[in-house]
Amino acid sequence: MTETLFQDRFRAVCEEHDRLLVRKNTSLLPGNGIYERYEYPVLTRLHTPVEWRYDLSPERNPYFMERFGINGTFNAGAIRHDGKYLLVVRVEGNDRKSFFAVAESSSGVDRFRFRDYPVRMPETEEPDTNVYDMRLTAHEDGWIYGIFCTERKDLSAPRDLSAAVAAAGIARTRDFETWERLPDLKCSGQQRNVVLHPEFVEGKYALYTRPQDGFIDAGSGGGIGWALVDDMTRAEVRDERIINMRRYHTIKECKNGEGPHPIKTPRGWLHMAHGVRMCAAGLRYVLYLYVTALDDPSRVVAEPAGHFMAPVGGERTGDVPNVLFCNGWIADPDGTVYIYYASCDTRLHVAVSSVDRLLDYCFNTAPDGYRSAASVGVLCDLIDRNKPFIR
Ligand code: M1P
Repeated sequence: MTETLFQDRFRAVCEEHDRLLVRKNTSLLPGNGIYERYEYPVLTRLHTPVEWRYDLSPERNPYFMERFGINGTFNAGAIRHDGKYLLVVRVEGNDRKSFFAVAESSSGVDRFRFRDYPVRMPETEEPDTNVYDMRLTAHEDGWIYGIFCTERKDLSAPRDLSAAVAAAGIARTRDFETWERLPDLKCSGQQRNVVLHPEFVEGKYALYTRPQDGFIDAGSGGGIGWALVDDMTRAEVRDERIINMRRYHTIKECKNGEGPHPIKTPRGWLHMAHGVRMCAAGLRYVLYLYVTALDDPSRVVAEPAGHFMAPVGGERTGDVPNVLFCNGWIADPDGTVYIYYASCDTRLHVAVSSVDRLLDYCFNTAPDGYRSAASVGVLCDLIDRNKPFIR
């Protein structure tokens, strides 16, 4: 009896998994012209290998039940590597612990498959409680760096069981199999969303930072920061200045953070970031773009008003509702851009655009006027200009 149960469930779970791994994904048209979303998420918890979730022995697991539940697959770093679209995914277990796992695809929009084992990330002398949200940078020094959040209990508040400290963990690799863990980023406060710029600036490593007072609150941390660092093997923030500020009544009133490292384009460095505002339903996370000067990646030259992408439909629901987050995108040599964004700390999606389209969006969408009347002015100008073309 249990043998049949085991066999039936084993077969059904494998069939479900196989279906997901070969499922074709198609773009959803007409979209908004800026990017195309795709029909299915590229990675869900059910994409993780069956042998990660189940004990496959009928003796040890007669009911064929999950022995290691996976809660979500989201917030992935992304890079083109050995001809594949490679993601370093934040995988979260039912036990709330996140870890990294590599998944690859030849198309970039479907058929992502996890490698056999998750990443065995070495620890520092101060073990991480939780690690997540890796940003990948193939730096001109020849290494591929992964910078991620390492979270530990705040020992200065032993009675507050939620008190935690966020810091930037740093590791580097060449093959995504072996990782060299470097010391965490040294700085005065807490940090999350730290991203390494791909080129040296003034002969130094350049970091996008996100200083924050507490584990959740950015507090007095004014936005996305910029810091030059001498040596990634002993990285330390000495001088930090805010280059992309939070502001009242914008999509980034509460906090913001750099997404993946910016893409170099003929018109400047193209950045993706997330902006967070507070509302009755809690924190609302959306994505926005901005451009900085080619000769000074810390100088903003364009920033359209509002969000570039916000949760829609089923993207609105999940473990942490009303969240889009992106820490990985890939620009192909032909200019196609694959944006890997996660919804609600639950699953990972793709949207596809191009460098030309994203620049057009950035330079031809009005900046925020910070008042309703200014927005109405922008809209009326558009309607006026459209008058001769209205059908
Ligand atoms: O839950 C939403 C996001 O919250 C944090 O992001 P940030 O510090 O930018 O607000 C992170 O925990 C992130 O992983 C998560 O998606």
